[in-house]
Amino acid sequence: MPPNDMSLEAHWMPFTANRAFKAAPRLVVGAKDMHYLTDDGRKVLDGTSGLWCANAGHCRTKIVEAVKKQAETMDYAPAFQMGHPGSFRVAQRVAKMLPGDLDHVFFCNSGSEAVDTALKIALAYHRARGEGNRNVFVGRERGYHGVGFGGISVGGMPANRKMYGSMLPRVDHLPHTHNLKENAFTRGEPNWGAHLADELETRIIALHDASNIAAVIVEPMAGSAGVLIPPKGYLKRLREICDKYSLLLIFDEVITGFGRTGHAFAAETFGVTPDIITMAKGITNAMVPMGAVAVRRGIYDAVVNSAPPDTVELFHGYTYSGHPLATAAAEATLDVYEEEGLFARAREIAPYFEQAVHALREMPNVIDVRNFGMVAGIELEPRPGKPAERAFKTFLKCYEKGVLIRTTGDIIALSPPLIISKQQVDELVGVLGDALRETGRD
Ligand code: PXG
Repeated sequence: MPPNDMSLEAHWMPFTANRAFKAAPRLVVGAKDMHYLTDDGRKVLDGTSGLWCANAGHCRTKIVEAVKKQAETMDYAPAFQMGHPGSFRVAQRVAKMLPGDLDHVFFCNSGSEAVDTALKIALAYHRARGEGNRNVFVGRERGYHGVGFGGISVGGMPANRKMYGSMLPRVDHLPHTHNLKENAFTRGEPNWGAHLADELETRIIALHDASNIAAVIVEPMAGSAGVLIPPKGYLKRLREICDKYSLLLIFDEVITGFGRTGHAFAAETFGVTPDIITMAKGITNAMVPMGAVAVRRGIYDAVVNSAPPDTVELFHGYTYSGHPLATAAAEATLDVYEEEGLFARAREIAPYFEQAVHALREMPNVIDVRNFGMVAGIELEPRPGKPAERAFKTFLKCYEKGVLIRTTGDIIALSPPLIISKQQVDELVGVLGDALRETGRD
């Protein structure tokens, strides 16, 4: 509980049931490696890497030191018509980690900004090539691309859209790929569902005409909407159709980037190279906010070379694009990933994690368990007339028992830091199993 003289009222909390939270708050005051420390002195095992972001675990010394040093040396450098070495070094390092010729990187401060930036770059690219009529975006049902107007327009989470009016005017959505009848309890990529990508050609391109479509944006593996793993061949099919009709393919890797699927990016894991990749979260291990958009060389060249020399080429950017503290955190984070081989570690421990989470199928009300890399989704049968309640109760019970999980609707998502030990996997899944048993009795 917070101290008596501290009121929680003034803070309007994001994506939170404010009234319920303030009546029974959950405050954390410290973090180290795999654990949070609560204000009442309890250790809580982090089964979610914060919000899918602290991929190397918390308060890693190397990153802490790098940020401290940068704060003492130079707090801020103007981002427009000026620079500092850190942002160039991070761009170069990220470019080296990216597949294909994705080798130019634009910085921003969050995943939402990365998505809006990517959509704007797609429009600028087509315009630079004399195809400015290409301004339709294609997203996907149940997609999550942050909370900017661009992101909610291409996103497919109804609750995030319904209050906010007309949004971007020219958007269509692919169907999502979630189907329990076909794919329940699949380990890894489901066999069923690649054909759903064909709707891009048969319905969406047929309706809008390819000459009007700028880009298709999907999460290679959807996280926020409840861990939806791409069916085998699905992403490849999207790539083929985008190539056939010269549509840009954008992978939103805000969650999947930086090791979550066992490689630097899911593009590499799935062997499909998009034209643009958005990233955030794990780029700084969550130490300092940062987002980024990587583009293929041809996109950068087309936009930059279409403007007269000595003029600004892309009218877009943020005060804090490439903020020195963020770039210091990113450099140290990339060192930690590399020195500790954390992406390979994710690959190594993933089979153990898979085995452990699939044991949850025996627990009450579990209607699906799915997993990929270091991510798992456990879907519960909703309580009649009370959607999301069962999963949220399970979340509360886990927290009481010293384990942090994340829920969306009646789906539980696990995405622990990539440093998790086998023993901690057992603890995470064991406590979740106990909580599910108890919720089943309620
Ligand atoms: N794209 C994707 C794919 C995301 O997952 C964003 C964009 C937006 O990022 P920012 O930094 O603007 O929040 C996200 C964010 C959850 C959860 O528990 C997921 C996100 C954020 C908070 C919670 O599923 N993803």
